[in-house]
Amino acid sequence: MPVEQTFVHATSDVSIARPRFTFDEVQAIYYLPFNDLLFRAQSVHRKNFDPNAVQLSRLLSIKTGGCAEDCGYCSQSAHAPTGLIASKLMDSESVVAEARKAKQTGATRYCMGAAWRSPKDRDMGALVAMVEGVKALGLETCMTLGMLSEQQAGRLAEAGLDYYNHNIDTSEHFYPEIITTRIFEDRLETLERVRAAGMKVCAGGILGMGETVADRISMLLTLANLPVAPESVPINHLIPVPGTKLASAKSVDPIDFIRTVALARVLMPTSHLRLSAGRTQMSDEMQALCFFAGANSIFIGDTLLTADNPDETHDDGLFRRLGIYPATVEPRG
Ligand code: SAM
Ligand code: DTB
Ligand code: SF4
Repeated sequence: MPVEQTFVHATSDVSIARPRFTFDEVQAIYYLPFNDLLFRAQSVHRKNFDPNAVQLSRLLSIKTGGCAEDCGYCSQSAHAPTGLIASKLMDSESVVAEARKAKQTGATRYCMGAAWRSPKDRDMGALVAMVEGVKALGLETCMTLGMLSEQQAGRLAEAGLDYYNHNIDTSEHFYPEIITTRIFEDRLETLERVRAAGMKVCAGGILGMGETVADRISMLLTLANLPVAPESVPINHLIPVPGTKLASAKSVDPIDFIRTVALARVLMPTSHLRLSAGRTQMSDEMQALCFFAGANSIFIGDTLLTADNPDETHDDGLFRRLGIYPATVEPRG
C-alpha cells in the first residue's frame, strides 16, 4: 500500500495502530524523479486541502534577544555577537494592539515568539493575558517560548492557546553540531507536554545549516513518526546572520529544498506545511514550486522575529500571479 494511504489523520484516534515509516522507504520517495515526487506530493495535497489556498500567519517577537541558548543559527543568542539589542517581555496590551493590526492585514493566526530557553513562572500571567486578548480578536493563537514544564503547558492550554511552536530543527544526529545547551530529547519532551496538555503542535526545522540530505530525511521521519504528527510543520530556510556560527553556511540547493517540502507533504498529508523563514532569499519560481509541492502556509509582514520577510506588496503580487488566495480560518479540531 502506498505510504500516504497507510497514514492516520493527525486528529484521529491515536490508539489506532499506525505503521512507522522506515528510513529506506522514505529515502526512496525523496529520490524519485523530481516530476514523480512532485506529482505524488501534489496528489496527496489535493486529497487533503484546497490546492490554491495558503494560510497566512503573522509573527511578533514579544521578547527579543539575550537568549541563554547557543543555537548556531540564531540572531538572538547571547552567545553570538550579532549586535542585536535585547529587550524585555512586552506588556500584553501592546501585544494585543499589534495583533489587532495583523488581523486587518488578513492574518488568521498570530504567533508570538520569545527568546527564552524556557519561560519563567513569573511571566506566565502576562503570557496568559496575551493568549486571551489575541483569541478575543478571533485570531488563532500560537506561541514559541522554548521548553515548557508540564504545568506551564497546562496553563497555556487552559488560556486557550491553539498551537505551540517548538522546532526539532534537524536530525538527532546533527543536532549537537548546531546546539550544545540542550539535547534533541529535550525538544521531544516539550512536544510531548504540549500534546498532553491538548494544544496543537507546530514543529519543524531549518534547511541549509550544513546538514546532509539524510539529516533532512531523518528530521521529517522523526516528526512523521510522532504518536500524532504535528498539525503544523514549519520548513525554514536558514537566514545566515552575521556574527552567528552559521553566518557562512553553504546555501541549500533549491531543488533539494523543494524535494524536502514534497517529502514532508507525502509523510504528513494533513499537516499545514509552512514555508517559513528565508522566503526573501527565494525566487518567486522557487516559492511557486514549494506551493506545488504542498506548502500551504506562510508568514506575512516584512519582519519575522528579527529578520526580513518579503513585503506584503510582493506577496500579494505573487499570489495574484499564481492564482493563490488566503485560506480562511481552519475549522477548529
Ligand atoms: N526560543 C524559542 C525556541 O527556540 O524554541 C522560540 C523562538 S526561535 C527564534 C523559533 C525558531 O526560529 C527556531 O526554532 C528556528 O527553527 C527558527 N529560526 C531562528 N533563527 C533562524 C534563522 N536565522 N534562520 C531560519 N530559521 C531560524
Ligand atoms: C518557525 O519555525 N519559524 C518562525 C517561527 N517558527 C517562530 C521564526 C523564524 C525566525 C527567523 C529568524 C528571525 O526572525 O530572527
Ligand atoms: Fe534562544 Fe530560540 Fe534563538 Fe535558540 S532559537 S537562541 S532558544 S531564541
